[in-house]
Amino acid sequence: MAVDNPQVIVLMGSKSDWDVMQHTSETLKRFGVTHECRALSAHRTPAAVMELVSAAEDNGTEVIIAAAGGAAHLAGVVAAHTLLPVLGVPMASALNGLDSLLSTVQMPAGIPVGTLAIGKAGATNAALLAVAILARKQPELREKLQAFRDEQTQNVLSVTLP
Ligand code: RP5
Repeated sequence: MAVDNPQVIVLMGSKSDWDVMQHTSETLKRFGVTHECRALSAHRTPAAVMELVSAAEDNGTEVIIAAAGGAAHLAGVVAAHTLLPVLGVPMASALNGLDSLLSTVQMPAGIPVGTLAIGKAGATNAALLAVAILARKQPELREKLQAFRDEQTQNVLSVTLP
């Protein structure tokens, strides 16, 4: 979804993260949240990351989601350049994502990154958490979130096992 003033920016360290991070985009789409997905790296394109993130708040963005794997510094670097809430998603890696999780979650006091689970669950939940943040000021989004939760509950309750 390419829009001028996205409510959410979804960054990922590499195009190779898209298979997982498409679940973030799909979830945001489900709620009608405008967002922009970009592959930018804290290590390979640091200036472009800083430029995009520094302008995000003035452009109307309210939440930034940042996914990376391995030496996963992207979310931390993003958080260092903005006052917006930053949600980090650790990608699976050669070390099963444990390296990504630790390098995303272990931020020094003063620069928080709200870190989600490794992989698809984290990618989906980052979008849902972004929706929950936006829903504080958008009652219609809160209603959609309630409907999502109700449907999810019903789906679990309706399961029959052999
Ligand atoms: C990280 O390195 C990316 O976020 C990705 O998860 C990982 C591998 O990137 P590629 O080598 O596939 O571009 O920066």
